[in-house]
Amino acid sequence: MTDDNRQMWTDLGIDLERHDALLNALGPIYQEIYLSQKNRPEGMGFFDFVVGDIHGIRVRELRQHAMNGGKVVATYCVFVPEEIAWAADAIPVGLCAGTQFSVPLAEEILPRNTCALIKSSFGFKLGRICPYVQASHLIVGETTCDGKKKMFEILAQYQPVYVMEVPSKKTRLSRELWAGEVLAFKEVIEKLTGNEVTADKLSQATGLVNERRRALQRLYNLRKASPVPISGKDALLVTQVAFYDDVTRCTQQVNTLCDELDGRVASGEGVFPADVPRILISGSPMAIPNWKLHHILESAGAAVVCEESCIGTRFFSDLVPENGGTVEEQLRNIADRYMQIHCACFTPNDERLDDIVRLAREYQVDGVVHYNLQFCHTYANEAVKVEKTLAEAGIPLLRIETDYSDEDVGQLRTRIDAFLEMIRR
Ligand code: BJ8
Repeated sequence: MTDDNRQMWTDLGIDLERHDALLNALGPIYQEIYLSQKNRPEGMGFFDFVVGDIHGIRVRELRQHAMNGGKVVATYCVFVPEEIAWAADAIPVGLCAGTQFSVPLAEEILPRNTCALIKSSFGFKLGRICPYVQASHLIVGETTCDGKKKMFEILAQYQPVYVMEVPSKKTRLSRELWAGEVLAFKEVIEKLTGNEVTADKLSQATGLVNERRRALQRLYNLRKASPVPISGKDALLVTQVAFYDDVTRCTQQVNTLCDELDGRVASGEGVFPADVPRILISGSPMAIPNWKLHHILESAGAAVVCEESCIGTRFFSDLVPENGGTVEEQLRNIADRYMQIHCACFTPNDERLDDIVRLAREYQVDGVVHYNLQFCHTYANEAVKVEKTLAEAGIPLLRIETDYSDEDVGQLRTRIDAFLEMIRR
């Protein structure tokens, strides 16, 4: 922790006492969960470095960008089209909201029976703990779930917030509404930055974001190998970092990691023996530093090989067509691509059920763990259909509902041990 960082955090209005407590807690957790793993790929060194200075270097880059007249746009959901922000020379950052640390603060204002992701996000702002929030000029929310959309109203009392309306259905009319929202977002970003989103800039930005998507697709494809060349925890971390690191640098680092994993796959080298149970996790997103479920599963002798999640396949599976065209044509392509994110906020959302079965087969999993953040009603209700679909497909399922606290870890371990025992080959 350098004096330079402390000065920067002070300038950003960070509550240093709380912030010190957060970082002091994060170090030992990271040591226990990540650095204690055996036979990690060398390419994870970059991601360890990024987490080791999680509120330093990247925040400094954002500050430098702001000092040069640029804008920083913070987001909470994969529905916000980052291409548009990049095209206007703004930097988008996905805010992390994966720690229990900020939850009690949020509970002073928000109802306790709100999901941990919402409480964690709000607590970060309320407690002035997160330099990414403090460094952002605009927070872009969405209407994906009731808890979030009402929280954004309260958040707007503390920082500028703009909310995109994500439709609840996938009909033609809903798609028109969303296309209009994407156009309106472009106008908001142009006004914020003072920069016009031109066809060239948009096409360039689309290419950059697609490159990162391709790199993450490559990483996930490598996880199909048996033995698996990288732990689920490490793959999760890579995806989490991709939300806030520079898009070009992150793409390069993911590809470097994949080059190494190619070698491992070719020589049959894995991080776990080939016969460990392979698990697909499906459900609510896991924002950094939410590593709880992966850690329990992999400590119990399983390998997490895929996440059907917004910190997973929903983040990068579909590309935006790169066939250029006018700004309007490109925005339409962007809108169409984002409507392929099968979030449980949609009704019906049967495409997600198809995805889970397809991924379970492609990654040759022995079982699916459905991960539900407590008080997330969309995913909890959709789990009923997930259960039926997987039963019909003959794929074992374990449903987990949890939050960010450690209180239920013992109980989760017992249930996970029993599930792994049942599916072990
Ligand atoms: S596209 S999954 S990132 S909304 S867990 S806050 S839904 S109560 S996070 Fe999400 Fe976008 Fe959908 Fe993905 Fe609400 Fe549920 Fe909490 Fe959630």
